[in-house]
Amino acid sequence: MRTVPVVRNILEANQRLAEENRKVFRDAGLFVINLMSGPGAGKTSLLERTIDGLRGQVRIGVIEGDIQSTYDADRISQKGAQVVQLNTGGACHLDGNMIKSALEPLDLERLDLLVVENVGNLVCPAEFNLGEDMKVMILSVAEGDDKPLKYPLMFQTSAVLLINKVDLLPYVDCDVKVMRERALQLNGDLTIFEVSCRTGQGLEAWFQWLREQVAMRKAKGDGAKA
Ligand SMILES: Nc1nc2c(ncn2[C@@H]2O[C@H](COP(=O)(O)OP(=O)(O)O)[C@@H](O)[C@H]2O)c(=O)[nH]1
Ligand SMILES: [Mg+2]
Repeated sequence: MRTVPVVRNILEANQRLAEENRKVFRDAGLFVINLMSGPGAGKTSLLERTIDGLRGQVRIGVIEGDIQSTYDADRISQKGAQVVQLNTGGACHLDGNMIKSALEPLDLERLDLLVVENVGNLVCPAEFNLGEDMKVMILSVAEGDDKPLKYPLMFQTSAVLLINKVDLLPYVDCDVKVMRERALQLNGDLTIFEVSCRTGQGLEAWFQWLREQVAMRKAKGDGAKA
């Protein structure tokens, strides 16, 4: 019997496209984030807050990935940022080819930071590189402190974990200390921010981290942590 390594071939083809995207991003001096989480953890809310918080300091562009609808792209557009909506039509993650096709309408030379909001899913997005500098994930306290145990790859491939919705802590069964410990057991290099996109708590530290990453990219060309 012959086995056909389809999955490996798909991932290899994706990796080639991701490298092409990475070259385009580097040439434009862009810092690029692949933002991942389960549905509703707060990706678009974080982007809205971040665009407002860094207005006049960091020029942010967004690629919105959703199975369908332009709802999130409309939200971002209202903030005055350059935005492209990608509809996967059912696929549970974005891939390098989709990102390549989304770049044309964007004026990359007029951006400092590009954020790709991936499809809401704690599994598949972690497997596909898009050409980003870093994967950043959001886990909200409403999802529970057991998620690192169940979705390890997300935590292992991310450079940053934002623990969102800390305003809800009095109402949900979530121990943030346990969540942090479980995440750090999977990936000791994780940078962790505890935030609330509702109240704004903790967001200034995230903004400052972004300012530093963007400045490093500008200074060194390839300076930001890969
Ligand atoms: N209480 C609370 N709700 C939040 C917070 N961040 C986002 N939400 C709400 O969570 C829901 C999903 O947020 P959204 O940004 O659309 O999540 P996405 O699906 O990951 O893009 C919305 O109703 C938001 O208003 C937060 O920090 N606290
Ligand atoms: Mg969203």
